[in-house]
Amino acid sequence: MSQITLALSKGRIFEETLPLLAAAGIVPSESPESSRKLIIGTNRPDVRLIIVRASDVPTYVQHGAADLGIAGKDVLIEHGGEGVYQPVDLDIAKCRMMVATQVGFDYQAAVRRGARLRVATKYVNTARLHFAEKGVHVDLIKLYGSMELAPLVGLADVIVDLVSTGGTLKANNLEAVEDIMAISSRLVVNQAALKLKHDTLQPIIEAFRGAAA
Ligand code: PRT
Ligand code: MG
Repeated sequence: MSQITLALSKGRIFEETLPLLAAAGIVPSESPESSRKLIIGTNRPDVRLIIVRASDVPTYVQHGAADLGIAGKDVLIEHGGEGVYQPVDLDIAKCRMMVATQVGFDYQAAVRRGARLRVATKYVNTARLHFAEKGVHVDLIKLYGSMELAPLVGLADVIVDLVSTGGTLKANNLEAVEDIMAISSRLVVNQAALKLKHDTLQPIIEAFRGAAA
């Protein structure tokens, strides 16, 4: 039987993945939230979990350091998806990719008059594509977090960020002005592993597919 490594991130993805793991007969031996271990065993001797940053999941799977992983569509777009299959939309960790500005900034008017916009975001590939399709000229400013701050201190005119409840925008006097796309998390699989470890991986993929439906 092949040894299987599944890459996961802590936080919302881990929480929402537990029921899917259970459907595949996989129960982690400890919680990554309380443990400092980065490799976590499971009730199945042939399955282990590795705990990585959300944005690093596709990289581990691409290079075969993990056979499987769970990653947000936002993260997969930025990574590019090279070397990984995305067989199942798990419909978890859902949110929307949006353009937001300070309340009172007339975004539509700025777009109409062809203004050059300063856009702060962690999602530069997604943002570049979105504004190119609209024909809006932008200067992209790459940030690694807390995008909401950028318009408040004059770093950017707009941000591109994920929104779920809208609470973070509201708390910072920002508002969503454009919806870019719906985001959810996908099961990702290393392309070579899918062939070499097919007999072990296929039932796990099918269990995830069944539980997500
Ligand atoms: O935290 P870290 O830097 O390690 O990475 P990460 O922030 O990418 O990871 P994590 O665990 O926070 O998110 C993992 C995945 O969850 C993301 O890649 C998304 O696919 C998905 N997801 C779903 C979200 C959200 N909802 C979400 N609301 N990821 C981030 N947020 C953030 C958002 O960026 C904003 O700062 O939450 C804030 C807005 O939330 P509301 O509820 O106030 O609107
Ligand atoms: Mg986070």
